[in-house]
Amino acid sequence: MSTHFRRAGAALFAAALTAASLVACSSEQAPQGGGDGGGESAAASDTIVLGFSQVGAESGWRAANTKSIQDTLTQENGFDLKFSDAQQKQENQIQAIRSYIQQQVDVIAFSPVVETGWDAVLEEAKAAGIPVILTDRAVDSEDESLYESFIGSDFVLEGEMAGEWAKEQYDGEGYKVVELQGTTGAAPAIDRKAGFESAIEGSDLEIIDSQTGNFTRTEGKQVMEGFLQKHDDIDLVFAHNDDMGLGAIEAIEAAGKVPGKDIKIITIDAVKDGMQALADGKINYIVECNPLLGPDLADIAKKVVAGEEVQKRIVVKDEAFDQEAAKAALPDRQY
Ligand code: GYE
Repeated sequence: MSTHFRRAGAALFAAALTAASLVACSSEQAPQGGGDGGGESAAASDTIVLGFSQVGAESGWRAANTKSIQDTLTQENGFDLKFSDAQQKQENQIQAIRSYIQQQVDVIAFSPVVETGWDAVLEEAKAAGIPVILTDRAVDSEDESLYESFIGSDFVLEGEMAGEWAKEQYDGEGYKVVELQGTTGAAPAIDRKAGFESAIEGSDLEIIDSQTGNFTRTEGKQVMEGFLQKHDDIDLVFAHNDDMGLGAIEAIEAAGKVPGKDIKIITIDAVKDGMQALADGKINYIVECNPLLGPDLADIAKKVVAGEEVQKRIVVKDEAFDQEAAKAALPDRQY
């Protein structure tokens, strides 16, 4: 394929210029000058080819995250972005990463759908000399040399912030809580659950049911419908993201109850639709999770390719909003 040859050629050209700075070169012989016109090759030599494997398109958060990456890793900013959507399936991500290795991209970045099961493919990337950057979600691996840097929020802290607020507001009232968990095995689902549980410890808030809604609005609604049929005493929903909370609102309204009043709702993300529901009084509290990771990814990718030291962990800072704060923040909200 012509784009492949152009990239491989560009990588070899750049490697020759900057000696050890590029890690993507290999013994494969690629035609000099590239397949689609010599005029482009000099400019293309500075371009970083970055293969990104996205989790999917499951939520408003994900849409904002994808937009941030695509808007930042542009040709003008020195990138040739290869983007793929794994539809929330680990096997699709592994396949995408293998294909980026085969294409000898300069950098691979991905947001791992689940935490475990990455060592083999990351070892393949390492053996091929291709650096890996994790964005958004962590991998659970003993070997930290398998990736250069992890850029993303502290999900345990997010869960704690949600739990702290719930405790502050409702402790002493014997609240029955149901939990809509994110995708099973995903870092934000595991960590937000743990953070919330630890924060409400010692209070009289009780989690009476907990199930995954896979971070989507549709499944959040379905699971909430099930909870409402099973329990007639639900006081509070803790949803691991806005979309599942928005699905829960639909289920609560369909059951003839008032979300935000009869049943309180706390979510995480603070994307526009969630913030609107919060400002409208249907959600009670949202802990933010900033999806705008494109600029940090671009910065780290450039440094890694230039052979510079990078921070192993970049923690993205998050705020939290009650209904009044949401009203104030909404007009300037970027996502
Ligand atoms: O909270 C959720 C998305 O990994 C932080 O994934 C991300 C989560 C986010 O689907 O909405």
